[in-house]
Amino acid sequence: MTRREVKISKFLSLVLRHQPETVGLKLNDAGWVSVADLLAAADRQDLKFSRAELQQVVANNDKQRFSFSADGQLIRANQGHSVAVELGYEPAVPPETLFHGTAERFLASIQAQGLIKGQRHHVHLSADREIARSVGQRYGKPVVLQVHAAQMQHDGFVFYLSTNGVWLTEHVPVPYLVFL
Ligand code: HQG
Repeated sequence: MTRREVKISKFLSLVLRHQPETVGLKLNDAGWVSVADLLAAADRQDLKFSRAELQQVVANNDKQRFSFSADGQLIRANQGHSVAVELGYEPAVPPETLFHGTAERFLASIQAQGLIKGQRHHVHLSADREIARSVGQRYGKPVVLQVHAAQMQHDGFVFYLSTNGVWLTEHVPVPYLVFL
């Protein structure tokens, strides 16, 4: 991603996941907003970009964070929201093992409470150990935890797979975690 693409992506994350109201936008129940309204809102923030440039930012996004509706008139974030949205993902069958990347300083608390979702709607898990590591690295010395996902599902926990390949679940209790 170019620096400009990163800047626009951060703007999109802010408004499509966390604070649409700060730029005068309102997401619908499923998290969608009109592309025309988004372009106008960005313009008001002095971050002018065209529909074509927005398409490029979405296509080149390193984590495929955003999607357009089928007719291209709406846009939303695929996951990671802190505002209330109902993304409509169907429950999915996870692989045997999933990974969660965190920082060393959170370990004592995770050992006591399991993985909790905090500000977001779900705990975020990855099928790829390296991706989990890079997620953990954002907060300090990274640690990768293993999650017995298939066992959790067997025990009644529900998993969702976002459009961009992130596994989502409400809570991972301690017995399902392996502290490697
Ligand atoms: C930690 C990025 C203390 C958790 C990534 C994490 C991801 C606890 C932090 C997406 C805890 C929350 C989400 C407990 C969990 N006690 N700390 N009991 N349980 N934690 O950012 O998973 O770039 O909300 O380990 O790729 O780091 O934004 O979640 O360190 O998919 O698109 O609390 O964000 O994508 O941090 O990352 P976050 P996350 P984007």
